[in-house]
Amino acid sequence: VTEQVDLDVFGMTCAACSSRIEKVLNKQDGVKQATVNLATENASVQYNPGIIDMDDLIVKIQKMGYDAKPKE
Ligand code: 9UX
Repeated sequence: VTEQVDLDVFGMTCAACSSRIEKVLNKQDGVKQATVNLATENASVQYNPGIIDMDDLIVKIQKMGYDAKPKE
């Protein structure tokens, strides 16, 4: 099972921010593919909901000093 979520990411100011978040998300168990776009402030994540959920992804981003919320 793979779910896909788009998150609004807040606080990214340079390209290193987005690649840093992308790297951390891609390291998580259960994350299949994470792409973070600085210009659109979007994080697109495909993940296995049996291993990790959207709240875990958001907490990870917040622990790095950014904020995120699900895109409606
Ligand atoms: Mo450059 Mo992005 O210091 O936090 S990595 S602004």
